[in-house]
Amino acid sequence: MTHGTLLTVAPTGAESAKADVPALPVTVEEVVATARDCERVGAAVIHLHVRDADTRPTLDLGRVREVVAAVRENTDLIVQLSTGGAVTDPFDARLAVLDAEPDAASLTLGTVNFGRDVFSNPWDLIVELHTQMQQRGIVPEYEVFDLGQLATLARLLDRHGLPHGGHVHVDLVMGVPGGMPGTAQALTACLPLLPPGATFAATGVGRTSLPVMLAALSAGGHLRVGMEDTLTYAPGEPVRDNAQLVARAAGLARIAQRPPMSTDEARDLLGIKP
Ligand code: KMH
Ligand code: ZN
Repeated sequence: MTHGTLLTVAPTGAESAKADVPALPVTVEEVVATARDCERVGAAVIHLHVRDADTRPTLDLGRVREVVAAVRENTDLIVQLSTGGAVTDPFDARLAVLDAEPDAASLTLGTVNFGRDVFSNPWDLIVELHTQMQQRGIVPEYEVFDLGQLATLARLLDRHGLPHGGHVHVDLVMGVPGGMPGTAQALTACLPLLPPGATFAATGVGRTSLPVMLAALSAGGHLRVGMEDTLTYAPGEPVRDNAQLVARAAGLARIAQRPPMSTDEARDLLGIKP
């Protein structure tokens, strides 16, 4: 079992509107402040979606580069850009995010219903993202929304080889309406399908956040938390900020005697050069 816990914060996402969630970090300054706060309480990785000056999700490369540079200047966090974007984003713009040269990037392994929308990830896009990340020295985090996507991962690695850095890290994104449920049973069902030597994190969306976190910790997994996935801290209590979610995850990880990894330990685990 892995000793420490890799904590990733997903602070913003592409789904919530700033008008509905005033605490959501959307400006460069807000993202940097959140990043610093979350690093202080145990995060090692930041999963970034970028917003424009009107607070809407954007894949504009200039803006993406600006946010990446600002987070790097102010923290030691591993910068993982989303290539999932928003459900409306075209594939070429999602691929072009890699031009911002992040340390890591998300790579979703299949199409999934996403509430009333469809999050589209056909095989050719998966292969293109995987191959471009290999060529550019970017470490993927394989996002898995449903069990069958782990079979796709096995096929991808078999046909196209290991990712840059040689280590396979998977994030089980659970509880999305349309994907696998956020339960201990679903998490347990995924484990035998992980590639040999792979590590995994889990993310429970909405009210599945805590059950998924506890199940992941007990199964030796790592954690992703943040306002991309969870806006309610407890029934009737809105999340105050991302650091509140990271601090809770760090506390549970300590109780599990698997304390949060430092950023150096996380780089070592994921195969990212310092
Ligand atoms: N915003 C979702 C449609 C990712 O970042 O790679 C996709 C998503 C996954 O958040
Ligand atoms: Zn995301």
